[in-house]
Parts: sequence; structure tokens; C-alpha cells
Amino acid sequence: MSPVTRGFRGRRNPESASRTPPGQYLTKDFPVLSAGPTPVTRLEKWTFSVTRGDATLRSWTWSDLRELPYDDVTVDIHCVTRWSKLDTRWRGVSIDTFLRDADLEDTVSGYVMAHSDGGYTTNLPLKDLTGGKAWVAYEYGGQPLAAEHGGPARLLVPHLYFWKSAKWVRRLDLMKVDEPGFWENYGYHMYGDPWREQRYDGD
Ligand SMILES: Nc1nc2c(c(=O)[nH]1)N[C@H]1C(S)=C(S)[C@@H](COP(=O)(O)O)O[C@H]1N2
Ligand SMILES: [Mo]
Repeated sequence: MSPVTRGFRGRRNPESASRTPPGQYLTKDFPVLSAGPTPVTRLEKWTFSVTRGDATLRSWTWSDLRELPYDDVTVDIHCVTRWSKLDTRWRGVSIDTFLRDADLEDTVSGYVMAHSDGGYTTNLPLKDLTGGKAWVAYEYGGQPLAAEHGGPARLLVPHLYFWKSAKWVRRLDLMKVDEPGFWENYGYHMYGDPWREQRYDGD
């Protein structure tokens, strides 16, 4: 009798193995992980802003967002609870586009706090959001992003553990100094590189 396998474990091909970070298993499911209830914001009231403390550098309505150039990206995602999912398909606006439109001439802000409806926050280095590495995503698998997965729009930063991809994102706040967000305050790693297994503070 063959042992029970989860996802592709034990059967994966070399290519998917090479795309699976240490300590992760592959799944075809799309688990939902939320620290609280799913917030509901009407699209007419939805905005996305780039701020620096009290100063709003630029804000976009939902229809503004939908007029921005978008990327269709296929990426692998890695949750710190050890599931990884290959070849997820998203549509979203590159963070580069927002920062360009915000006329960001900022050489002092090295970090960003992402803020979501419901109060969730997560911190990232600014350079991890630029250079075509991160998006505000509003479609998944060719459909509008489901509310439980962060719809109407979420941050997508696939090269870091998925807790950095803030669901229901509404604001990016530029910071001079790195500060912990929600999970980082509970001992999760300040950076969260899945390939270096940066799960917890000290990893
Ligand atoms: N606003 C918000 N964003 C969040 C979370 C959350 O609880 N609230 N959970 C994070 C974690 S731990 C993970 S693994 C992913 C889960 O995204 P999913 O529910 O679409 O799989 O969202 C991240 N973004
Ligand atoms: Mo997670």
C-alpha cells in the first residue's frame, strides 16, 4: 500500500521540487487565512493611497485603479503555514505605477507599512515593492478577486511569505525606519524570505 501523500509530496517532478522552498509542501487548494472577519467596502467608497505619515501623496478611486495599466502575472505563492501553490494567475497594477504617479522623489523612506481594511498591517522594504516585484491585484484566475482572498484588491508580493501580501489593502505608508506589522509583532520575521526560511524572528 502506498503512503498517503498530501499535494504532490512524494510524487513531484524535479521542476516543481526546485520551485518549492525548504519546509513547504505543494497544494492545489487555495486555503483562506485571515486573522479576522472579511471586511466589506463598497467599491464607490474604496480608495487606495500612498502616504508618508500624515501626508497623502496620491489617492486612487476604484475607477482610477481600473484605468491604470495592469500586468497579468503567473507566480508561485508560499504561506508560512507551509503550503505553497505554483502557477497562480493574477491581474493587478504594479506598485511601480502607483509610485510613479505619486511623483515619489523619496530617498529617505526605505520601508513601507501596508494597511488594510480591518486593521491588518505588514511591513516591507520599499525595494521589495518596486522593480516589477509587487502588485495591487484585483483578479485571480481570470475572475474578480474573491472577498475571502482579499477582494476587491490585495497586495501581491510573491517572493516573500504570503502574510506580506496584505488582503483588502488600502494604503501604503512610506517609512524611514522599519517597523513591525501585525504578524511581525507576534514574532514573525521582519523580512520573510521563503527560500531562507525566514519564518520567525531570529530565523
Ligand atoms: N488583511 C489581511 N491580509 C492578510 C492576512 C490577514 O489575516 N489579513 N493573512 C495573511 C496570511 S498569513 C496569508 S498566508 C495570506 C492568505 O491569503 P489567502 O487567504 O488568500 O490564502 O494572506 C495574508 N494577508
Ligand atoms: Mo500565512
